[in-house]
Amino acid sequence: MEVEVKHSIEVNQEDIDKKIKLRGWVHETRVFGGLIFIVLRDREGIVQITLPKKFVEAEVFKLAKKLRRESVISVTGMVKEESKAPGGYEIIPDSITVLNEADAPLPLDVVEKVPAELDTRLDHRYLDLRRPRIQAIFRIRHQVLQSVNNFLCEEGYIEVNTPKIVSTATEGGTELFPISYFEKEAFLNQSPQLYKQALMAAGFEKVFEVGPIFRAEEHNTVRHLNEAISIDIEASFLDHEGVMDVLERLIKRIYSDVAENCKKYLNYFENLELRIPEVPFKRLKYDKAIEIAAQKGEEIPWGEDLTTASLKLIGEDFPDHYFIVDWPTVSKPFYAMPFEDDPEISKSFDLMIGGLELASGAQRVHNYDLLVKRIGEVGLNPENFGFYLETFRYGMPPHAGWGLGAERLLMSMLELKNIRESVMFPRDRNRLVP
Ligand code: AMO
Repeated sequence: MEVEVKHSIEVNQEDIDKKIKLRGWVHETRVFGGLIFIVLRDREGIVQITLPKKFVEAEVFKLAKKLRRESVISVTGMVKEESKAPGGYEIIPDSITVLNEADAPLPLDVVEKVPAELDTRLDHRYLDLRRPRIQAIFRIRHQVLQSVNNFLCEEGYIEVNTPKIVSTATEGGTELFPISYFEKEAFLNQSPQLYKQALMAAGFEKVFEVGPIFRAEEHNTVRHLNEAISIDIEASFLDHEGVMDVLERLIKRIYSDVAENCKKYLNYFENLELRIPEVPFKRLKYDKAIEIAAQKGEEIPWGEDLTTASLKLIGEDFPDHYFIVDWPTVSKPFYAMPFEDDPEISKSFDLMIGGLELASGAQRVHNYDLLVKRIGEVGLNPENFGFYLETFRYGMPPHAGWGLGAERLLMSMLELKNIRESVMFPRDRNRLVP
């Protein structure tokens, strides 16, 4: 009879006194004379393999004794109930096959008995990712992205992919990565901005994209990456308020889904209390925000972007999710729509949690002449925006949208101290490998 292949988590009452097969990594081994314990780790967790010398084949016992940690093995054996074993069951093996032996010593301790610096962990990230606590971050990340997809599809958005090799800047000319594209100058895209707007002219009405954005940020901080994943939407016939409503409901949905579906993974974050945010989120006007910062000793001249230091001070008064709204037009990109009755301020917003910016967005300028004027005002050349500008001449609906940083979201949700923790293979000022 074929032996059933199981994952650690699937072993249950019905398997008692039955033979099953498990495959995974040697997490730990403990040898006490006539008794060996192997902790086998697989995708779902750990299970104990117990070898009492008297009850297993001499060959199997001999092999178990020499097993090196992190080797990949396959074990076939009888399931027994054992209250002291993790999960409540143990396996008494009748065969163990080494599928691939690991070298020793390991460059990184997977059981986390020896603490390691983040840099060392990232250098050997495939081993770091084997740690159950680290795997939990990415299981939760998976749920976050699944919730994004489900929610936006339910709301009528269609998923799109826009090019990442482009000819112009969108978010200001200084943070671009130039690349060589045959005989032309090209860049890695900073944002799907121009393309998601073009898709409004194409008549899709509601689109979303989850994809990489590239920012040549010179500075090395705990909240910046050079390659990040942005969750972008664009929607026709909605204004800034309309897309803020979508954004806050999405955040609430993500938190609810994670709380409901990721209990097992959340247990790894001991002091974390995941609170599902209430909507609507608070709205804080830019003018009020700089007033709070000034009261706390950080003066921001009207019209300038809020500094990290000022956001930290403002965030002290707003620990939960909130929007900063009514930004000066000069502080936002050319595509943000100025208010008709007060063009000094724009219909743009940032979504914040405490002092951390999670997303920004706006209703967009959809008038061709105003757009050309705005591009010029921010010091860019309208001639470089040919394809984009054309979309505004032949039937561009009013529209709005936002971009939400996936890593910032995960980082804030799990209270990770460094954004690099939320990416499998982060790219920063110094890191291009692995
Ligand atoms: P913005 O430049 O504010 O807006 O980016 C949107 C969100 O993307 C995330 N983000 C980053 N995350 C990590 N490291 C970085 N270097 C980084 N840069 C950005 C942040 C940020 O809030 N086109 C507009 C969006 C729009 O208006 O639709 C844009 O790109 O969470």
